Amino acid sequence: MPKLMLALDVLDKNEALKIVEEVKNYVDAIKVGYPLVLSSGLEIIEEIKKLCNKEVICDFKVADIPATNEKIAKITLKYADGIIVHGFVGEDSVKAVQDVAKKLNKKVIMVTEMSHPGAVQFLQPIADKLAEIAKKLKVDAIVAPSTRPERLRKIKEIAKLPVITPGVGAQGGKVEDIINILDENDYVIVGRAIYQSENPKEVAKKYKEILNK
Ligand code: OMP
Repeated sequence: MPKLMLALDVLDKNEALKIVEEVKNYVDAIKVGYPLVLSSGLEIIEEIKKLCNKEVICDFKVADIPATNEKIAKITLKYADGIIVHGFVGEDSVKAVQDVAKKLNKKVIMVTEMSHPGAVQFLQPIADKLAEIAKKLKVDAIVAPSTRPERLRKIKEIAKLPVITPGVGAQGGKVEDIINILDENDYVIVGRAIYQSENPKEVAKKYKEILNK
């Protein structure tokens, strides 16, 4: 039974906290990224945690040289429980983040193939290799697409690691098409389908129920 991760990509702090309050009983983790952190600061993570005491992952898709990655990880992981990094920049860049995360007992999640159509251009051709690198580096989890279930399956088979998978809802992915690929260590990421709906609480509840079936 995979878990549900809310992608909280709203630009307004109060709106973000209101949504957290509404859906907190149905989501297992929350992912924040540039939209919310650039508008509200990393401190928003503390506020979210005060409201719901869930794991908060920071999605900065870090993709720089090791020295810069290290600095980004140090500041981000003061607040977040985990950080999303890109693997295509090379193992040394990922390792720099892992070194910081290990000291703080936090998680590093590495992107393999992304969920949007443009990912087939550059990422898909190297995604299997990225999955191998993720396995070799023993990152805590990988990101792989719900929009391409057959690719999600292949990448998960290669990496043999927990997966967090975006693309369900607004990007056209369907839980029914991926549920059999996933297990209890995996997360399905849902953003707009929940926070842009008329009733985020009801929609989050519905997703949680489908995942629990
Ligand atoms: P919705 O499309 O609104 O459900 O949001 C999906 C969330 O997952 C957003 O926060 C995206 O930035 C993120 N995401 C993808 O959509 N595709 C990816 O390949 C990777 C991510 C991610 O790393 O979380």
